[in-house]
Amino acid sequence: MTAYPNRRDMIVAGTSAVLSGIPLGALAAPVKLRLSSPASATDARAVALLEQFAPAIKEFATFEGHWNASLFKQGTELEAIARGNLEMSITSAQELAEFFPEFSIFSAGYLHRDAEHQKKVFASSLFQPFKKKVEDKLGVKLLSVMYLGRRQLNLRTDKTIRTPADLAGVKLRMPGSEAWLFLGKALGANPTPMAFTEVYTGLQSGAIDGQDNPLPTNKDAKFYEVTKQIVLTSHLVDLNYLAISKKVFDKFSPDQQKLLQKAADDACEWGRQRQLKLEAELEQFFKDKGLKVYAPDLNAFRSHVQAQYLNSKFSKAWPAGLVDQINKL
Ligand code: KDO
Repeated sequence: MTAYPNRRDMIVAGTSAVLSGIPLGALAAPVKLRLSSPASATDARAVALLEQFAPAIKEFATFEGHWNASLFKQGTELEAIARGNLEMSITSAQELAEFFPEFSIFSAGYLHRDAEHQKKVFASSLFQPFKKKVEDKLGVKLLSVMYLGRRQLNLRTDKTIRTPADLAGVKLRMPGSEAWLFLGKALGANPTPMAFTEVYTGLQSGAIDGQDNPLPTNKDAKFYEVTKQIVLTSHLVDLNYLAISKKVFDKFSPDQQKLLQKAADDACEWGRQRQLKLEAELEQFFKDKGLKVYAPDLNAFRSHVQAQYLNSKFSKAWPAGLVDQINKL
C-alpha cells in the first residue's frame, strides 16, 4: 500500500518535479476526508471535529464536514463509505444493526450507564469482534466512541407522563432504522420514522407528537421552540461512533494512522466533556423557556423497557452472556 505523501514530502517532490520539468498538477492532492452527518455544524460533536480533529491531521489530510445531511441522507452514510463515495461519518449502533443485528445490544434502552461506561465498552476486548466484523464486511473502521447524551422524551403535548402506559398512542418520532423504532415501541409509544432534519417542522405542524434526543441536541436544534415538556426518562445513554473508510485509513503511513487515531480519540473526549457540561446546565435553560421538565417513574420505565428488549427478537441476536459482561465493565 502506498502511503499518502505528507505536505513536507509534497514540497520536496514539488521542487524536484519543477526542476525536472514534471507539471506540478501530477502530484497527489492532500487526502480529503469528507464526513456526512445529520448533525448541525454547531453540535458539540461537529465542533469537536472542526476545532480539534481537523487541525490535528492537517499535515496529511483535509477534513471536510458536510452537516445537516447535506451530502448523504441520514442512515445512508455507511453504505456510501462501503461503496467508496464517502470517507467518514458519525454512525450509530442502530445504523450498524441494520447490517449486523447483534449491534442492537449497544442501542438497547437502559444498558449503558454513562459516558465512561461507553468508553470502557468500546475499548474492551468484548467489543473487538464487533469492530473487526464492520471492517471485514463493510470496509468501515470505527475509530472512537462519541457521547451523544442521555435521550429524554420531548413532547408538544403537555399531558403529564409518569409511566409507559401514559405514552399509549403518542406519535413519538424515532430515526428510521428498526432498532430505533423498537426503542420507541419499548417506551410504550407509537413510533413514527422521520429523518432528524425533518423533526423541527414535524413538531411544528403536529405531524408528530414528540421526539427523543439528549438535552444538548434539543437546544442546538431549537426543538424547545415547538414543544411543551421534557420528561427525563434517560432511556438511552446514547452514543455515536466516529467512522472512517478502512481502505482510506490503510493508505496512511503507520505514523499518520497513529496521529489520526489520537486526533479522533482526543476530539471525541473534547466533545464528550462539552456534552456533559451542557447536559448539567440545560434543564434550567428549558425551564426558563417555559417548558415543564420533570422525571417520570423511572423504575416503571426501566423495568418495562428492559422486559421489552429481553422478550424481543433483538436479544436473540445478542451473544450469550454479553449483557452481563457489559454490566460488569
Ligand atoms: C436522531 O436522529 O434522533 C439522532 O439523535 C440519531 C443519532 O444516531 C445521530 O444520527 C443524531 O441524530 C444526529 O447526529 C443529529 O444529532
